[in-house]
Amino acid sequence: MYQLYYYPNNASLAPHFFLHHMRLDYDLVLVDKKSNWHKSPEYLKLNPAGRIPTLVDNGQPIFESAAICIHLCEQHPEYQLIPPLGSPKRPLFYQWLAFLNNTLQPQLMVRYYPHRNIKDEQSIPALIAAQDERIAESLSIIDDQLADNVYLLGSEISACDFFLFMLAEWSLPVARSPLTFPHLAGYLKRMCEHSTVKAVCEIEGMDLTPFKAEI
Ligand SMILES: N[C@@H](CCC(=O)N[C@@H](CS)C(=O)NCC(=O)O)C(=O)O
Repeated sequence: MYQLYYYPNNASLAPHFFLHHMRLDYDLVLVDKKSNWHKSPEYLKLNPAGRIPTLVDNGQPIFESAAICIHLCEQHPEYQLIPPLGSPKRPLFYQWLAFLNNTLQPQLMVRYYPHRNIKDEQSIPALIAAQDERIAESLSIIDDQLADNVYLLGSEISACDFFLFMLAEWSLPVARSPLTFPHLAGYLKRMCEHSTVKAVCEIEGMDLTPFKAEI
């Protein structure tokens, strides 16, 4: 039995996809961001970083979305969201998950929380513009990978694809939207039709229509 501490369309979205896709028994616990509950002593006991998500697995809290992803994939390998140990795809799984979580995600975080990274208010628009360029560079690398691959790792879907979908959704408002990259746009349109993406986005009240527009 799992509990996922979440907020709609936050970094909890990817873990939510995995829990749903793997048909696991889980409760969703909405973190009341408006009252800053993620900074409360009660929540900080679960996640000292005061961030969303946290997964509780049989009473044990785990934070960091990538760690939660690897843990769930390893606990439930029968759902094949991670290539088996020994497969040449296994290191590629780590590579893409790390790229998404350690490169693209922090670029988006700086973009959306610029005041945490610069004190000078007047410099904020320049910081956002610079981040938009960094994000476009990352999306371009992903677009190249998708030129000859149906999914990030090849012909089979993996947890990396659900992770990418979450970050692509966050990237929609940046100067160069993911939908302006041809391979990525087609891929996102396909991902929107995936039953897990559809179901979880409906639960979280997310609108998928931007991904469905004609390319
Ligand atoms: N590296 C963390 C980042 C989590 C994160 O920053 N989550 C955001 C929501 S998307 C959050 O909790 N923001 C509130 C805050 O930073 O105070 C992860 O991937 O789990």
